[in-house]
Amino acid sequence: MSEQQVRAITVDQIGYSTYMKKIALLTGTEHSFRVVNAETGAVVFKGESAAVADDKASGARVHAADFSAVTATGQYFLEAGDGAVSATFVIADKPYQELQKGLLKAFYYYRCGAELSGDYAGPWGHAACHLAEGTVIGQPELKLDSSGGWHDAGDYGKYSGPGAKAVADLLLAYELYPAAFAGDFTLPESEGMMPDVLLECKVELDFLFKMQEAGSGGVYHKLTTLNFPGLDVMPEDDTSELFFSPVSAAATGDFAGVMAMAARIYKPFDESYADRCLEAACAAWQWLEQHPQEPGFKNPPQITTGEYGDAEDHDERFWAAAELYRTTGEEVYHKAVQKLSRLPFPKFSLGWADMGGYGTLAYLLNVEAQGEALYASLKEGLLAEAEQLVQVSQSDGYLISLREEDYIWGSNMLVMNNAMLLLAAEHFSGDARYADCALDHLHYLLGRNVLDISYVTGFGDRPVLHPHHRPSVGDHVEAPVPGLVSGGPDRGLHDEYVLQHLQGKPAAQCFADHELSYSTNEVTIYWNSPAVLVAARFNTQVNH
Ligand code: G3I
Ligand code: 9MR
Ligand code: ZN
Ligand code: CA
Repeated sequence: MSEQQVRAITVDQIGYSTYMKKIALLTGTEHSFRVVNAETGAVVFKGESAAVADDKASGARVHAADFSAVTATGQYFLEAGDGAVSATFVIADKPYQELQKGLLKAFYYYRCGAELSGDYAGPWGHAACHLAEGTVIGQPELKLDSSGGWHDAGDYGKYSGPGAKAVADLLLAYELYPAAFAGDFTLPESEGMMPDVLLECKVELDFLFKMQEAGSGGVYHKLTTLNFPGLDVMPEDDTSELFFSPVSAAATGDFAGVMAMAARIYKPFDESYADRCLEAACAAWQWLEQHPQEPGFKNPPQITTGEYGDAEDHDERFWAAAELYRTTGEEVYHKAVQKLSRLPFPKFSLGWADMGGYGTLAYLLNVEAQGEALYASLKEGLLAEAEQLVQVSQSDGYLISLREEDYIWGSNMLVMNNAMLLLAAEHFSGDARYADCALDHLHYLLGRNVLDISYVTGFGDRPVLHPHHRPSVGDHVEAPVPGLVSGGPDRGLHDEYVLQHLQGKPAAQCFADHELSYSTNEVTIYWNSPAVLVAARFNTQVNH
């Protein structure tokens, strides 16, 4: 199926927590609905749906069926008076546990350099890949170890900034919700001491060390072949020469931020690793100090892989300073945070190009900073931002915070980033409304959207089946690699496939579950990572 039809009743295809609100969203003309126990066929609840919105972004007239009264655990589906049925879903105490594991396991499947095999990989194994040394652009004699880490996405590039964002989300998830990661020892490296999430992040951190230029402390922006390989090329068959693109300030700031974070989080488990992370972070910071004004990264002329251009690097510097301050307590970093905070970059964004939000969170999570004027203003700003997200969600047909113009390339990252921001607001205010709104964002990702599709491969009754993901295309296994978050609707119609098939569609319907649609149906590490944090929150008991 390449184009989705609109199914008249949409639900979170994974399910709902026993005692949380349970809403299905309907688009048919029929308002009466029944909840049916999928195992017994018994009707357990009858109700009438109520209008939510005539929704511009999705192009649908949406009404809501509230069946919160159903609290018995089990498998269910909804049926409308006109015979329309929903996907089957569960009601359970912790419905998102397998989902969280699957979203994290995706990073194992993204691993580069090691063979994926045996029980760990199931049918989706492949041989070790990208083991050759890479050439530093502009220094043809300089060949460096380039192995390891995670592939970025459906392609096999390894990009420092996006890698740092992904690790930051996972480490933040662990810092905020450690209980959700307990008892989870399923990786080849698991030894019962360090949680899997930290072992998995170590894979990428170990690679990021290799991206730091010896001597200068600056960080190469990316490591890729000159061009993207064909869509069915398996990683081990992608043997074109690899190149380190030049150092950039954005990559160096991201590196300093994530390494300072890692220094703090790995310390209780492995002190010498933590020291190494901190040393690398400090060297990167020195580079930033010596390069106060840098042009944004541009692809060298011979390179056509993802650019990840970013003209504004104060946000990455702000994040670096805030993490270094939180980890070391040193005043010089505090001064840097204060100074950078006065510049007009976004302070609450969590995108690969806009990392200011991570700086804000690092500062707000730092007990040393409480009492500072900056602390108060960042906290107030964060809560105002969250309030705004709640308001937009309340007037949205599918109860999320994306406006029509927000359905951009990788819109599902925005859905999950906004949910993360809402959860941060919950953390700092104790206000449960923010968590409820964040959960509505997870429901959208898992099928409660106008296309009735679960944007996570392998999860849900009607999941994405054909992601733009080279291993999934090339491996001769019918099912795609599981646990991958697809980019989602992009109203800009940025590839040939959607240009041909989706002209005139409303923003939230600009999505094609087709392997050729890289602008709507690719997968990336940094679209998975915020989803891990959100799922972890809803696997955790939080007392307000
Ligand atoms: O931010 C602007 C917004 O202000 C504007 O209204 C909107 C209108 O289209 O565009 C927004 O910018 C978009 C930007 O992503 C936002 O992050 C651009 O249009 C859009 O083209 C750009 O897409 C990026 C894409 O590469 C193309 O450069 C994606 O974010 C980024 O995730 C994606 O990354 C690729 C790598 O290059 C290669 N590896 C795969 C990966 C995923 O597709
Ligand atoms: O496969 C590439 C994907 O990973 C990138 O995100 C995307 C945008 O940079 O580009 C894809 O490669 C396409 C290329 O840009 C144009 N020709 C078709 C390629 C897909 O096979
Ligand atoms: Zn590889
Ligand atoms: Ca930036």
